[in-house]
This record gives sequence, structure tokens and C-alpha cells, in this order.
Amino acid sequence: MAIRSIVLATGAVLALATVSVQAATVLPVSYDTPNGDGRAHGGSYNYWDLAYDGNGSTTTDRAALTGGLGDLTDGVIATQNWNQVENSSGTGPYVGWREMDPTLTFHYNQTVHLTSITLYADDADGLGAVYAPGGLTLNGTTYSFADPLGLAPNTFTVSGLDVTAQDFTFTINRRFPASWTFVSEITTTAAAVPEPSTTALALLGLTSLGLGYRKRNPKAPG
Ligand SMILES: [Ca+2]
Ligand SMILES: [Ca+2]
Ligand SMILES: [Ca+2]
Repeated sequence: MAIRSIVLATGAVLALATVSVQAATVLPVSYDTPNGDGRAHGGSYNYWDLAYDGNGSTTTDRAALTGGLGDLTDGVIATQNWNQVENSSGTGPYVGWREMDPTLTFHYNQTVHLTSITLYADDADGLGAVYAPGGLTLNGTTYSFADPLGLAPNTFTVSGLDVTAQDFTFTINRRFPASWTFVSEITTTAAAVPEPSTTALALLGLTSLGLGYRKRNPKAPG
């Protein structure tokens, strides 16, 4: 009887874990980024994250933007080169950085399992010194991007990631020391993982069952 109970309890825990793993992809609740550059850094226009709704000045080059969402997650993906869609008022879809490798942090409202990151970036092949991003660095590992043929905006994906956390910090690396990097959207695939407290409670329940079994059955192994 006791063994049957333990088996049933184990089955319940496995079922719980399966349901959690299959949870839908979750979206970040905010991201932190240095604002894009513009005329203050020699740009023709201002390539700011003007849609950003968190803390920090969206009209100041490289200002620390924290706790909000903006151009990089609004679903608007540029399909034309930067010079076709950017402007002086800074309302264009891209965020552009000159001769720097911006480090961003994506925040989620719970622990998630991150499996991929995709950048939607301009690949202007040097038009205005804008090049496709050179790579992405996450947790000390750098993933390099090939320069796609032609100069249309493109996607740059790092897949096969296996990282579990609530916040992910990564750096977008420029292609050449003198490059501008222009990004209009960043997407991640991340699945919710079981809450540690839920798992702990389930394990605690199993342990209690096991102890009870041994008490009632002194000859049980272990
Ligand atoms: Ca966007
Ligand atoms: Ca912008
Ligand atoms: Ca290219």
C-alpha cells in the first residue's frame, strides 16, 4: 500500500514537471540597454530607442536605459536600410551604436530556459560605416555571425542555447572597430521552468512518504 502511494506520488510529480516544460514561450518584462547614438557621435540622424518606456533619457546618446521596453521589442522590424527609414527626430525603427559593443540585459518575470536569441539588424555592407553585427557574446562565449550576401537587413540567430536564469546579459559585437551596428528588434525563445518552491514542496512530500514507509516497514531496504 505504501509503495503504491509512493509510485502514485512520483507519477504526479513527473506529470507536473512535464506540464511546466511545455509552457508557452514567455516574453521579457523589460530590457536594459545603452541608448543608441546620433548626431552627438557624428551620425547624420539620431538612432535612439525613442519608444523606450523605462528609466533614462531616450534623447541622449548612450544613456543607460533600464526597466522598460522599446524599439527592440515592439514587434516593428525594419525591412529597409537605415538611411531609408531613420530621421533627425529619432523616431526611426533602428537603434544604432557607433564603434561600441552594447551590453543588454533581458529580464523575465520568472526563471526561464533560454534556447535562442535573434537580432534583426541592418546589413548595409559599409554604407555610412554600417555593417552586419559581428557576433554576440553570452556568458563568456562569443558566437560569430557571417556577413550575409548583399546588403538587405537580415536576421542573426544564436540557437542551441541551454541557459536557465531570470535575467540574461549579452553583448552585441560590431563587425569592425569603426563599424556602426543597427538593430531594430531582438527576440528570444525561452520557456518557463518549474518554480523552485513548487519542486521543493513536491520533493518534500516524496521524502515524507518515504520516511513513513520505512517506519511502518522496518525491514525495507535503505
Ligand atoms: Ca522594433
Ligand atoms: Ca529608433
Ligand atoms: Ca552583407
